[in-house]
Amino acid sequence: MIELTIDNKKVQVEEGTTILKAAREAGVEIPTLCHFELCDMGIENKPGGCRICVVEVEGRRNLAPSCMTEAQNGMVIHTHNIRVLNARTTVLKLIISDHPFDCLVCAKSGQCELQSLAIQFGIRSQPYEGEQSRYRKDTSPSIIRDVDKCIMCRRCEMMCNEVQTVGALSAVNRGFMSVVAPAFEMNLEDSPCTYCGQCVSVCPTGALTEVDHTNDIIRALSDPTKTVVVQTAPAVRAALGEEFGLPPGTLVTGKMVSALRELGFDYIFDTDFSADLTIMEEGTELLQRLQQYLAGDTEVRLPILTSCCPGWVNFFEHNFPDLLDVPSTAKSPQQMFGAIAKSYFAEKIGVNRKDMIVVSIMPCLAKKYECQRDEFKADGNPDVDYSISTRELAAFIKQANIDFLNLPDGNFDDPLGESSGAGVIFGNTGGVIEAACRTAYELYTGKTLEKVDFHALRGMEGIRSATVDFDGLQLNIGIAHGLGNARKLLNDVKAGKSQYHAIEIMACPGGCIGGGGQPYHHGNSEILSKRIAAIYTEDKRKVIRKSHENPSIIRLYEEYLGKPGSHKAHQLLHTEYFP
Ligand code: HC1
Ligand code: SF4
Repeated sequence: MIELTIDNKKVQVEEGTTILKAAREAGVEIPTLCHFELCDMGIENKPGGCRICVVEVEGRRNLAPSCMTEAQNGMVIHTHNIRVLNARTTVLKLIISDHPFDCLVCAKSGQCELQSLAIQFGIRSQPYEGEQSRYRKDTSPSIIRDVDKCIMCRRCEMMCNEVQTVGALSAVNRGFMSVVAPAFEMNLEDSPCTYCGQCVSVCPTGALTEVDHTNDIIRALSDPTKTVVVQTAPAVRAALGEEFGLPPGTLVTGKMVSALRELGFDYIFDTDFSADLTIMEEGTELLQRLQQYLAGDTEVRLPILTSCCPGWVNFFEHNFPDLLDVPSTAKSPQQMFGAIAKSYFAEKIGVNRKDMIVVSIMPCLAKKYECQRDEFKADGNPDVDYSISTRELAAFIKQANIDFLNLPDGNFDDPLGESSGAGVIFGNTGGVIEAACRTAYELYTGKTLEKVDFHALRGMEGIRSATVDFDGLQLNIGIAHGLGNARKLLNDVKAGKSQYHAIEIMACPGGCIGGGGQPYHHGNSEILSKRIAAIYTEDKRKVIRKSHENPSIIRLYEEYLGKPGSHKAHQLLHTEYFP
C-alpha cells in the first residue's frame, strides 16, 4: 500500500492505482468525460483525451490527467483548487465551442454529461468562436448517430471494439472533423453493427441515441380502430424505477402495469409469458438434439446456442455465417409474443391482425431492428409493430404526467400475461439456460425437479461453465455475456473443440438487465448487480417457477399449437438465419 494526500485527506491505496481511482476511494469525485469503467467486468476506457480530470500534483509543473497518472507514495494532490478549476473550465469551453447548441431539442437533454458539466461550471454563453464541424445524421433501424455531438471520448469505440469485438466504430479524420464513425464513414446500417446499443449506453452526449417510436405509439393509442397490445420484457421491471428516482434493484412490475393501463393500452401482457413459450420450443429442440447425439448421430449440431438475443443473432449472422444451423431455431420471446398475439389472441378476441398493434417495451435497442426483419412479418404486417426502450417508456410516462411513484400495483391481463419464474430470469445472464434446465430436466428424466435454483449457472464472470446432472446424463453448459466473450466460445465451436452441449449467449454485459435501452448506469456495476438481485427476487416470489407448468402455456398448446415442435409451432415460433 502507498499513502498520499488528496484535498487534505490522507488516503491509502494499492500501488498502481490511478489518482482518479484513489480520489474516488477517498470519496472525492473528479469529473471526467472520456473515462468510463465497469469495475467488476474489467472494462475501462482511459484514453486521457478529454483533460477534464486534470489535478495539481504538488512539485510538478504541469497539471496531470488523473485517469492516466499513477498515485505515488507521499503525493500531495489538489483536485479542485483555482488553477485546476480554471484549466477544467477552459477545456470545457473548448469542447463546447465545437458542439451544437440545440440542447432544447436534443434527445439526451437532461441526461447529457457535457450539459451537466456546463451547468456545474457555470458556462452561460458560447465561449469561443470554434469551427463547428458539420456531419449528416445517420439513422439506422435502432440507433441515431448525430455525429456533430461526438466529443471524441471514445467510450463507444471501447465498447464496440474491446468489449463486443464488433469493430463497427473507430476514430476518423483530424482536427475539428475528428469523430468516431464506421469505416469509410459508411452508415451504421451498412457496417457490421449488431445494434446491441452498448455504444449508446456509454455515450456521454447526444451523439448516439436510440430511434424513438413513442410518437408512433401515441398515434396508435389515439386511433379508435386499433387494438393496442403491449408486452414488457423481463429486465424492464428491474430498472424502470431508477428513472423515477427509486434505488437500483427496486421492482416496479405492478406500477409499470398500472402506468401502461393509464397510457391507454388495451391489453397489458408480459414477454415473460413468451419466454416460457421459448423454453417449451427451445427445450424440446435441445432434448431432440441430445437424443440424436446419444443415439450415436455424429452429424447432430451440438452445442445448441440460445437465440433470443437479437444483438447476438446479428453478430453470428455477420461473423459466423458457416454456423447458422447451430443456434436454436426458436424465435425470441419478443417475436413469439407478436406471432401469438396476432394469431391465437387476435382470433380469440375477433380482431383482424391489421387492426392490432403490438408494442414491446424492451431493455434493448436491437429489438427495434429485430421486429422490422422481413421474416417476422405476414404479408408485410409485422408481428411486433414498435419496440421502445425502458428509457423511452419512462419518458412517455413523464410526458403523460402520470404520478408513477404513487401508482397502485396493477396485474397483467390474461392469457398472455401469465408467467413463471423461469420466464422472469431470462433478463439476467445465465437465466435463459437456467430456465431451460428447469424444464428440460423434468422432460428428460420424467422426475420432479425439487431444487429449481441452479446457482452454478449464475454470476457475472464473462464466460462461465457448469455441469448439470440430468439423472446420470452430465450436461455441459456454457454461458457468455458480452459479444467478445461470445466470440471466444464460438471460435471453439467452429474449431470443433467445444465441450458444451448447450451455450447461452447474451450480447450485453450482464444480459438484458444491462441492455442498451436501460436507464444509464454510468459504469456503476453495483447497479447491474442490484437489478440482477431484483430479477431473482421476482422469480422466488412466483408460485410457478417452471415454464411447462404455466397454465396459460399449457392451454395455448391444448387449444392452438398442439405439441412443442409441432408443425404449427414451427410455422409460428421458429425462424431461420441469414448471412
Ligand atoms: Fe431480453 Fe428476451 S430476455 S432478449 O434479454 O429472451 O431485450 O429483458 O425481452 O425477446 O423474454 C431483452 C430482456 C427480452 C426476448 C425475453
Ligand atoms: Fe458497436 Fe453495438 Fe454500437 Fe453497433 S450498437 S456500433 S455493435 S457497440
